[in-house]
Amino acid sequence: MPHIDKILIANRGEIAVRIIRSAREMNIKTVAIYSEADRTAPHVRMADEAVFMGPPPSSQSYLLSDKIIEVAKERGAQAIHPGYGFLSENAGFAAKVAKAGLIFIGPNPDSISVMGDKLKAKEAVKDFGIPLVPGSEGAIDDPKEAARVAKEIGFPVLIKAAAGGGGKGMRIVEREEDVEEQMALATSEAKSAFGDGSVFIEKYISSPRHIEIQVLADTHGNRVHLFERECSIQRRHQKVIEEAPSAILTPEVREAMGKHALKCAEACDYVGAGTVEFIMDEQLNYFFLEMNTRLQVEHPVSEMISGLDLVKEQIKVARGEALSFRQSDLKINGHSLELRVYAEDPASNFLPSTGKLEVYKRPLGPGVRVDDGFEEGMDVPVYYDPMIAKLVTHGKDRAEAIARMLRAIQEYQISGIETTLPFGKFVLEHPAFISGQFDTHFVSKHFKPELLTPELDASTTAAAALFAATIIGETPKKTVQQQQNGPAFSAWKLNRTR
Ligand code: MV4
Repeated sequence: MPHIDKILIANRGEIAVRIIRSAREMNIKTVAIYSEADRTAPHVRMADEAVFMGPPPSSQSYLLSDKIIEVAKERGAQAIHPGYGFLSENAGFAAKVAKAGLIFIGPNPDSISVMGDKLKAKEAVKDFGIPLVPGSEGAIDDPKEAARVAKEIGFPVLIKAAAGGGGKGMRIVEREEDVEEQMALATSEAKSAFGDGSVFIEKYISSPRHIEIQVLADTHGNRVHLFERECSIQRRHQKVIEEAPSAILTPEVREAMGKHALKCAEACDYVGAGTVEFIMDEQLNYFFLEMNTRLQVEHPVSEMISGLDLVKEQIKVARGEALSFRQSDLKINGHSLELRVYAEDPASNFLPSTGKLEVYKRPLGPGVRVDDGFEEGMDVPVYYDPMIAKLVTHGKDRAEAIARMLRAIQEYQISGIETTLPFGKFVLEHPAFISGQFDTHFVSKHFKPELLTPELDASTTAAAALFAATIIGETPKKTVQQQQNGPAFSAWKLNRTR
């Protein structure tokens, strides 16, 4: 079995920190890499070694595949963990790592390239009995053929890019006479975004939920799933809140989806931690969408309900160990939620909010976990993903996980930048979210910036009270805010909507 006592982490931020923590618990040393913008980042300080890569743009630092492999060899690391994003789903990089005699902590290059193309992915899984959305077999380039297929499956249909991601190159078509025009638009959008203009057609599921299954496979043919994550609360294809388990799955549907997800892993000889994405309609019919061949941002909610450490499992699989448990050993324990905290202003159309974290104090206490890569006083760099933290809660049931999340949002103190914490509070308090009756349209259907009542800054409240008292000639009494939150002129804003 291959020996691993040092890992290079080809990533930054919260996920680099997350990987360092598991490696350390396994007595494995870590090598961090960093760009000019990340000199003072926690992942650099927390790793056993850190190597400077270059200027802030990823193309000159975190994406320098040859240099990363060179550094791993120089420093005596036997394996590279790619995290998510950057080089994590680059089949060429995974192949290069192996060719250099190193271990890529992730699946084989072939699994990555098959699942990276939505048409190849559908083709790979179709003989395994996995439900697919009715649609065209393979790519379509003739508009006449497209119109014929669309009529056959029935409108509305969705034209999708084979190389697609993040909703790019996706067009909904309601009527036959629009097929030609929409297809031309989807093709050109796909070509400019991915360099591949191939498109295909599917029946449009109009009110879907996004439900994904976490899978784990070793190199000995053992495969388990860690149940589902519900990821329907998203904004413009960016996930906002994830949870496990889903509020609406029955044990029967859960078991069937889990089995289908394992078939998907089998279909592409999957090794390691991966995620099979499904969309689900209102009748709980579900359809395979794609497989993500990496550790995902939202993996913590699966860890919280399963008791497993997915990064440790990835490393154990990479060094050739067999899984130490079977499907029947796994059960769902309680409920977990994740809120992604972005440096964006939800009151101003989620405009990026960069600057210095003047105050940054994490929530603590029962059932709260914060995965982040920042500290008080640090700048939020403009070069990378705007996610500053993942706020994760766990409770005995969904209600307790929600209550803990609301409590944690209130405890979180961030000033200097705007964040999506107040938006998270809006979602968690919304009747549609609380009832579990929502779909991927939740945000566009229910959210307006006006619904975020102005953040009540304690100092603003105090000033207003003083002003009012001056007019009516009284000494101001303590405001409710002051009574609940201590000194009026506190440095932080309260993440509070009224
Ligand atoms: C769909 C769909 C409805 N019908 N496919 C969006 C990104 C890509 N991964 C697949 N997506 C969708 N595919 C059919 N046949 C609706 C979406 C979709 C969506 C899916 C998951 C989470 C959020 C979404 C937001 C808009 C559209």
